Amino acid sequence: MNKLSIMLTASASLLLASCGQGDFLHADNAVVNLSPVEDNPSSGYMDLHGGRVDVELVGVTSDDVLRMEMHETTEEDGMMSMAKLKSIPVPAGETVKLEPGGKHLMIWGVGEGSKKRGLLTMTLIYSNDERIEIDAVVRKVGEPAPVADE
Ligand SMILES: [Cu+2]
Repeated sequence: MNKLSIMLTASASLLLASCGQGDFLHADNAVVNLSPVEDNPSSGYMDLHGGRVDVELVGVTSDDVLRMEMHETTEEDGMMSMAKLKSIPVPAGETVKLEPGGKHLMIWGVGEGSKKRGLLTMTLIYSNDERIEIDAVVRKVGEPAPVADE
């Protein structure tokens, strides 16, 4: 088995493990939409599922990006703006969506390796010290993508 298929198998079993179980902290449906413009940040989305206790997502890191921030897009009097978030509350048993027009990840400098692989591995760091590694599907321009961010 080559390296790629091992990684795909690993993420597939991770996906299976996260299906149909509602009482542990996990995340799924993670995607990264690469910015069509070089040097502009890409955006990241996912569903955060709460566990048995209230926690906060306090950071997201990846070995293969320059920088990653948690943001929230807000609309006030028809004006869209974006603010950096220090944390994202994930209440017990609830699902918090990072999605276009709302909370999202802003990602600078996605590595060529992850682009080629089509997956970006990132680590979610929670206030209870839990760290969860997930693979986000990397989408390039021209592929079916959700509504453009900001
Ligand atoms: Cu942003």
